[in-house]
Amino acid sequence: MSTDSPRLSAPVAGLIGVIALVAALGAGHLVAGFVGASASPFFAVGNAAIDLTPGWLKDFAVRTFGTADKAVLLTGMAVVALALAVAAGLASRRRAAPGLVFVSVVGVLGGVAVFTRPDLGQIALLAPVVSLVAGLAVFAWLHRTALDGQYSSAARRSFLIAVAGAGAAGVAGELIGTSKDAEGSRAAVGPLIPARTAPPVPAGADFAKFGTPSFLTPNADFYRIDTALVVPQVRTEDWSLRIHGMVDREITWSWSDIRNRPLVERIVTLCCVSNPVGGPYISTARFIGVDLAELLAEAGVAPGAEQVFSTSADGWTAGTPVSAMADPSVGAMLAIGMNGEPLPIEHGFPARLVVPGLYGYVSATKWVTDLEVTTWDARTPYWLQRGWAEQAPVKTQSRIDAPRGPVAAGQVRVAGIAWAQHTGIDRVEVSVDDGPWVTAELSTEVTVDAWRMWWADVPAARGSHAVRVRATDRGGYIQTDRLADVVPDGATGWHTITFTAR
Ligand SMILES: Nc1nc2c(c(=O)[nH]1)N[C@H]1C(S)=C(S)[C@@H](COP(=O)(O)O)O[C@H]1N2
Ligand SMILES: [Mo]
Repeated sequence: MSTDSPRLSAPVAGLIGVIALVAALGAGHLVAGFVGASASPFFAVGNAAIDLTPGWLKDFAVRTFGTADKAVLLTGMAVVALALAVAAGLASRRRAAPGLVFVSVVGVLGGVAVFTRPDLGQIALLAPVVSLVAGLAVFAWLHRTALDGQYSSAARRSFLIAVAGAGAAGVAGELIGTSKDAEGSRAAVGPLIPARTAPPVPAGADFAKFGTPSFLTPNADFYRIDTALVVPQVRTEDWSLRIHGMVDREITWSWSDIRNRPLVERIVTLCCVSNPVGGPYISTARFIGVDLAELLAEAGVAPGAEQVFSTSADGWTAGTPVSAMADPSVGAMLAIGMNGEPLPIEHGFPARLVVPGLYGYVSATKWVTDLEVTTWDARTPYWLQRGWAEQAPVKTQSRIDAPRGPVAAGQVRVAGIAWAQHTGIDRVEVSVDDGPWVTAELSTEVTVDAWRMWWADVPAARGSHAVRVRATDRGGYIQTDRLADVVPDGATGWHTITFTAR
């Protein structure tokens, strides 16, 4: 190797790698503003990573980071991408080739990620292609000017131009993307007045004063679980719901078709199969929408149909037993409203499914656009491909919410929630330090499809105590103490907490 060929200093070389990466991502983000936010190469790679992540790792991520798992993923990706960009720059101190290879590999990865997104058309490939071209051009250009005189004013000027251009492209893409978003469409929906309203929530429906959640969960606090790194932006004017497959008549409903039907309102507790014993992924709302049983009856379900395979605007899928969705007594809904408002965008605007009694992954498709009536053999939904169960009714469970910190010794008030959808809660009992079961007071029942609150006073001398809870439903089932993991069909076991009395 000749020692007199020009060579970039390490910081300059590393910086070129980073600027080229930022330019590539900025340019791709700009194009994504036009062709669809999830085509932005960075997010496309993130989404692909989510779909490719093995189930155990995804469970770990949800358990460890909760709903922040997406922020953790994006941060991790950014750190890795920056490190690789610096490394590529450092490998290119004499010749630009290693850096150009790096940019190409990143570009092709982005292209594959966009290509395999189920919610993007071929036009979306423009985003990674422009990314690739911008990354190559910026890398080559900065490398050349820097080699010509790395501390010259010409080199400095080209660095500044590249950084400013990349930043402006990214910001413009963000502005264009959000100007097409669904928020305006949501604001234009207007009041949703149900023809049949849910009963008002009685005063005794929660024990929030003792530390339970409020009976209805405000929309902003409602738990959120989905695979969408970029929340799908679907406007009512672009939305429709098609039903097809094993039906007598294929039907496509527009937004106004649904909006102008008589609306029903139901109070339903939604809960996630990934909720560990004592976990937070459970919430309750008044959902407004139309009866899925009526929509299915209009289409006419053919004999032999087993599942309703639903697909969202971002390509996620769920399979719900026809028996649950077509039975009017279950109360399955195509929901368009939540707690008196149009659905929040992250909860599925303009429309989602809600099926009381089933975990969300087999029933609660957000941003739903397609219902295929079919068999279990013909179609395998998203989470079933990853080892979760086909049948997933919500299990009878209970949780302790209070006490949270140290309490005064004596009679201690323990409070929490319990749920047994469709069946209803018959009894909740608590036990301190393996002592006898004490029956708790129950809140006023609103519907068997919603959670119930409970409280009990238990004696506690000074020191540390363990308290556990178990629910019995009206089917006579006493919650099992057998510990089961969330995979494949929901956790079991008694929630136990410890507290200190002093
Ligand atoms: N499109 C789409 N819908 C989805 C999901 C998803 O990943 N994508 N996740 C499901 C799961 S696992 C649950 S528990 C519920 C959660 O609904 P929420 O976020 O409104 O609480 O949505 C369901 N609907
Ligand atoms: Mo879930």
